[in-house]
Amino acid sequence: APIGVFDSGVGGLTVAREILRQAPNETIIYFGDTARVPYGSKSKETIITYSRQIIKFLMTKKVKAIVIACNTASALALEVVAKEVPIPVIGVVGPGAKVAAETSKNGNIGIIGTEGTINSGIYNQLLCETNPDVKVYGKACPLFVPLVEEGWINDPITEEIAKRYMAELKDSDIDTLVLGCTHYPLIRHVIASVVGDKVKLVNPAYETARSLKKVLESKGLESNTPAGEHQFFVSDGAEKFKKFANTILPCEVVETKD
Ligand code: DGN
Repeated sequence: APIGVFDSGVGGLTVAREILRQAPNETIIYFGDTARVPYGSKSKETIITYSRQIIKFLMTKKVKAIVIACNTASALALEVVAKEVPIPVIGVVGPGAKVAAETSKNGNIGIIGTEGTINSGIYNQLLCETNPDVKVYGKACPLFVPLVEEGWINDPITEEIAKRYMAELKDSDIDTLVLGCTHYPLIRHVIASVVGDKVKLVNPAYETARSLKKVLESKGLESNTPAGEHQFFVSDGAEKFKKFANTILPCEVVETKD
């Protein structure tokens, strides 16, 4: 059976890419909610409703596990929707938070993400559960998503904006920074050059794929045969999605209207 992966749009492909790398026998059914992106500025109720609808769609594809590849949806909806289906549902926030808590030496951890993710306080909550002594510094960086989608990945403007955002974390003496939004791993080199090499970057996409592998193994759900054909669905704009998606990984895209 395949793994269902969903996101508000293209960003979750950074998570899909890590799953393909680390669990090459697994088949992915991806759903990108391109008709309703962005999730970052929407309310908790709305994100729960959207997540429920997408999970319902993925269940019709007989998936054996679901990965919420969106930080905003993981932050706002995971806890509620995970209880509603009989298969494992994992988000990107828990795995990233755990590794951040383990990585930091001085206990000062920075989190960057959408407004929804940062305002939810979920990273603070999870990090403090792991280690009550950590200090968490959150900063919403809403301009990064459109910059990445515009393809301005190696662009002085993106660097300039990163400098402005990171200036607010300057006095916090962080030694670890979580890239708490699906798009940020794609500009990780820009963020790294701005914060300097004393700050370790945590990529939740990578940690989530590791954690998915562990969950599958522990439940005896891992595939021992070569992966089948990965399928990609979007709620709107298949061509635009495909163009961007193919810069991350090659895929054919189906548009669904349901
Ligand atoms: N996928 C979203 C996230 O990781 O928070 C970013 C895109 C968005 O919906 N704004």
